[in-house]
Amino acid sequence: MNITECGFNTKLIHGGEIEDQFKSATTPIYQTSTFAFDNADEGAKCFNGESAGYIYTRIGNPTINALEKQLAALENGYGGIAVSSGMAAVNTVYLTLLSSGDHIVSTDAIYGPARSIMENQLIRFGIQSTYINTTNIDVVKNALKPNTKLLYIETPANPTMDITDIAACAKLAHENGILLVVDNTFCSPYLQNPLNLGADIVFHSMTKSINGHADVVAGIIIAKEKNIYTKLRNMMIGLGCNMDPHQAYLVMRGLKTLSIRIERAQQNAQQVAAYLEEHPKVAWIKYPGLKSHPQHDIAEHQMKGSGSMISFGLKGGFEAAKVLMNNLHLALLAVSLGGVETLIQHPASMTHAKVSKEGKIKAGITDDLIRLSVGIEDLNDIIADLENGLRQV
Ligand code: LCS
Repeated sequence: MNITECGFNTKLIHGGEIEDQFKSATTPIYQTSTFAFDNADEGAKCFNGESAGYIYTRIGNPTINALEKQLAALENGYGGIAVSSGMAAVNTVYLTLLSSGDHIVSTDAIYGPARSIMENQLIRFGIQSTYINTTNIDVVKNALKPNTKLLYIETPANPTMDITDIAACAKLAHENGILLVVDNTFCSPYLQNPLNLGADIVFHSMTKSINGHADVVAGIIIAKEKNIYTKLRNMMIGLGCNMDPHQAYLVMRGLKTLSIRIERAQQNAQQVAAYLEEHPKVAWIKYPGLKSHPQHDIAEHQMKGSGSMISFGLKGGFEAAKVLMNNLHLALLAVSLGGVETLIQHPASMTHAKVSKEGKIKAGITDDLIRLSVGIEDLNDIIADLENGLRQV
């Protein structure tokens, strides 16, 4: 059976399998740093590309490659590059595609460290950046400069839940000779496939829903074309931000249940969002599955479901948010997202603390914004926990 022609769920279960003499039902963990050559000539051929044999785990490893092939198939790309974290994916993309004197245009509300490394560190190497509201394609168009090389979007955006039209950005980028990269972490390949909408590169923090069990930090980059894939892989090898084989095994283990975890979490999230929207102490809420979301129509068009992330604010502002967060007993007060457990956090003082005050205001990361990652617990228990917390406010 050709796995590449199978459906999404079959790819989740069988897409990571590799040939194994013992016919193991799960992908073996090749926990080795190096691989022996048959002879000196074979070693030289591995290095000059005449032989496809494995050399050294930073360059490639069968367990890691199994996961890379699986993700490339799920995102419909040419190839995947597994890395040690989502931030390793972000930095590999930046360093591969941007040189001194280049410019990047990006969604303003992206994961905080992905923005602060650009504004505080890569600026030292002469890379310029403009952070804007990418929900408005005219704003994106106006931000492009002759030296813009990369359009970087995150949709839904962390933590504002703003939704950017991927196909419109791909069209604009390509008309201007620019590459489009999409951080697809909030959706996973189950809910959104940016390469199918015209993006050139998609990446994920697999720490989130792809692994899904809050026990691994990991990232993956998938390129649509071979030449970009090769450049990204060479940069990853040079940077040394490769994944570890055991880490790859754990991600493949979590990945098998991606569809059913997401289905369950987003069913809960839709009900939690409806509950919060009606609550008298809630000032505002943003969830793609609510008609009140400003980009609800784009979400319906480009996402297969609304996901498990909700942002909201209370009428009592940050002080009220603190009371709520301190009075939840089921939801963990913790950063990260997309796992089986419900998590709550305060972006302005936590995940996005290093983004400048001005940057946060412009991006809509207000002091009252609370971010909820809805898990797969019983809905009644999640709502009872929120009800109890909100009563203390
Ligand atoms: N991209 C997005 C959209 C993220 O949410 C994160 C992490 C990253 C990239 C970086 O991935 P990592 O290196 O952590 O695997 N987001 C986090 C968050 O919102 N809370 O804690 C981590």
